[in-house]
Amino acid sequence: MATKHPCFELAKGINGLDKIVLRESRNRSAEVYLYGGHVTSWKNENGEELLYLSSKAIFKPPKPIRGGIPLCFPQFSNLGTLESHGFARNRIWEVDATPPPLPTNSSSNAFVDLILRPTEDDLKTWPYNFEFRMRVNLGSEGELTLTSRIRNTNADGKPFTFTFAYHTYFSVSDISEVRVEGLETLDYLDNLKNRERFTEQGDAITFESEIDKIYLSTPTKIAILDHEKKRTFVVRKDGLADAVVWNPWDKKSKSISDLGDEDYKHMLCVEAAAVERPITLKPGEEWKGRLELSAVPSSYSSGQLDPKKVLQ
Ligand code: TA6
Repeated sequence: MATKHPCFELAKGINGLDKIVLRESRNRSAEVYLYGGHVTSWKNENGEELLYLSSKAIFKPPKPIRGGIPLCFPQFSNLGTLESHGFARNRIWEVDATPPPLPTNSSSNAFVDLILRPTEDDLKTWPYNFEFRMRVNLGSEGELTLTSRIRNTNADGKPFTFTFAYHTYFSVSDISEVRVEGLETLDYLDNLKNRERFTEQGDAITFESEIDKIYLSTPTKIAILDHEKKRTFVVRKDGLADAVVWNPWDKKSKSISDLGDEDYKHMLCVEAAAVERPITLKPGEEWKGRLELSAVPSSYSSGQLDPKKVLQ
């Protein structure tokens, strides 16, 4: 039985885990699990799911949910001593009843504020006090915005340093027909080659094998063109200099138990991230990282969408 709040519904999801349902005009919706502060669904006015969520995803702590938008904090990947991608994605978050004001240009009333604080156990592995607030907003045009605010609340004067990513899994029709625009000619660290640094070639990125790259100091807008679906995802990001592009392809997929063997054909991760330059906060300081996703109907061939126009 869902509990209605002015801006969201609180309902029971898979395995009885609490989830937030956001609804906007024209049948648009989004869902966020308190487990991991994890967005698992984003649907457009036709009820079409825009995010990839594995049919084998496990909704049971401590296993992170495979798909949607996992949050990587306070550590991206294995860049540190903590578990891969940190612990925020496998902790239970709370609804934040009294969030500090958040200036926003969204007119939508479909949003929820969540908060995560470290558990006693977390303080044993990462001895820093923090408040991680995240607002998830479903906009009046169907855009999905995640605004994170991380504050150092240490009383002992200790600063802390972290890396971060919104590990977004986009649903695509056929990965071999997808192009990513906005990362051309940039330097990247190749996770498949010991994070060696390379420079990307001058054209849009297309996919024909496993990819796991951290693009450095990217533009604030990136476009993902799905020709078959005549759809372009536009990723806008603030406070997040880098972008990770990941697709495990066939072999790696077989080694990932909660990912269907063929699913790599219908997913692409493009992750707004802060990796190359970790963020350091002194007590009382706060960092803000904002991700805005929109899906625009497009048809490359009809010239309706010129990626260069989108990225301007
Ligand atoms: O963001 C890319 C990446 O770091 C890849 O190296 C791959 O490990 C992927 O994340 C998934 O990580 P996970 O821990 O969720 O299996």
